[in-house]
Amino acid sequence: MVTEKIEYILEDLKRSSPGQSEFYQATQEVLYAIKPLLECEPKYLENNILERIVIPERTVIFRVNWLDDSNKVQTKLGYRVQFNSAIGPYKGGLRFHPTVNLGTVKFLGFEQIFKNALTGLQIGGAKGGSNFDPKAKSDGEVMRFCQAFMTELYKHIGYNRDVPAGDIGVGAREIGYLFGQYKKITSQFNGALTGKGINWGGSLGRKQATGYGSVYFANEHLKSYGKDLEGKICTVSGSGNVAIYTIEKLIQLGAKPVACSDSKGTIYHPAGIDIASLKAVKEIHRESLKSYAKLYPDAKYIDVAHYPQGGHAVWHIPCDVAFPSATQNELTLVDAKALVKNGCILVNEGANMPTTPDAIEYLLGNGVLFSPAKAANAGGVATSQLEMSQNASMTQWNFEEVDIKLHQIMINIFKLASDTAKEYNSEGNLIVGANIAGFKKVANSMIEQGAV
Ligand code: NDP
Ligand code: 2IT
Repeated sequence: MVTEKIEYILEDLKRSSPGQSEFYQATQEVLYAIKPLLECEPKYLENNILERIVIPERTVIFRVNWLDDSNKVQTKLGYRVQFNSAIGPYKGGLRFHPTVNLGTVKFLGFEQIFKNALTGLQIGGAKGGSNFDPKAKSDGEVMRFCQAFMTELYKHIGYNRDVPAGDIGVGAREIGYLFGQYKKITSQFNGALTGKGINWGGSLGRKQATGYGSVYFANEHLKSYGKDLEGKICTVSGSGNVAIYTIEKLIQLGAKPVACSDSKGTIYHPAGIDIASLKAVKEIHRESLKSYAKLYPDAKYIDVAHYPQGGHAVWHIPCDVAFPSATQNELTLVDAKALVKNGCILVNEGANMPTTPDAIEYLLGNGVLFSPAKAANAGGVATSQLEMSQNASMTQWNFEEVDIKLHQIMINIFKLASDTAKEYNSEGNLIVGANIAGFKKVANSMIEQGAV
């Protein structure tokens, strides 16, 4: 009965929203993971929660016209999917990347609902973005695009309505331009965006939060098996916001991150990645990792052209713990097999949905511990909520205060996901635990608020 219902909902989604494969993948994972809950609590099916929760409350798609450096009009698509506001105002990042389409934004917004619920904070789920590519654009072009994007988006957001933040391709620079335009057209200085600059309403620790939080989560996970990160060899994909601060915290905790990647290649530095050089190459100069390899003769650079067939070179480097922290579906079955062969004990997802379903099955089947994204990378959005909280009370906490709160939130999320898995006879399976815990909070709130 429950399985039939899930199958029906998934088939119906394919009919009503064709071509959104990433969104089906995300809904499939969540609906099957919560099966043990649906089987023992009929109220969710009785209240049509599954039908309701897979449909966004509101989807805005808009055209963005902007002027490039040669004064030519360029046009891109803009999206904001306000998925669920049962437990708080919509909250979630904006992604600027050429691959962004409606299905991408819906998968990210859907994941965000349950992730935000797991933080224990009052934030609903949303996501937005554009197929605009900020790479190789001048600051002036990025600014004009952000201004044009916000000229439409401002109509739909607000500090108690919907609060966007960063994601791939949207960092401090983009949030600055977006905030400047929001302030100009609304004449309001408020917390309608998070990830703001420290001098104008941003929170200390937000920049580091997703990466640090991911490492805190991994350490909790290992500790529950009597281990920890100290001395562990780690590999990290990506070299953006999440990856850089994952690597920084790993080094602080005595682990040894030896590899990371970008869209063009992977570096393997057996002596351990130098965080200052990595930040200089990627954060300050926005260069390819090839520039890092040039600094260290003992670092090996592997171009994407030489990646294993159907896989990613970074997962073929021996490690104890793997931190996929770049993008969706970047760790495949080929990669999972290499990780198992090389003795990896934990895969901790920093990116959203980075591991393909067959790779997850293989890892779990071979005894590898697995921290699902919606639990492991929730530190970013949780700290965004801490920023909202500071804005609302017109205060600014110091770095240590924010970091202590972030650490505690990650400990709480681990405990909640782990206890919930146990309660539903799936001990050790954090995919089941995280999805059920997040879903219950949102679904119960939807039932209590009636058919709205
Ligand atoms: P950034 O834009 O800062 O960095 C992304 C990194 O991943 C870059 O190194 C980029 O390579 C690489 N990358 C991106 N897309 C691809 C692709 N299609 N193929 C290969 N490499 C790619 O983004 P973030 O670090 O902020 O985000 C990384 C992941 O973490 C995403 O899944 C995001 O949704 C998730 N996340 C982010 C949070 C945040 O607070 N920022 C919070 C929670 C999750 P290159 O340098 O060449 O562009
Ligand atoms: O995927 C995510 O959780 C984010 N990109 C951060 C969202 C936020 O609102 O801080």
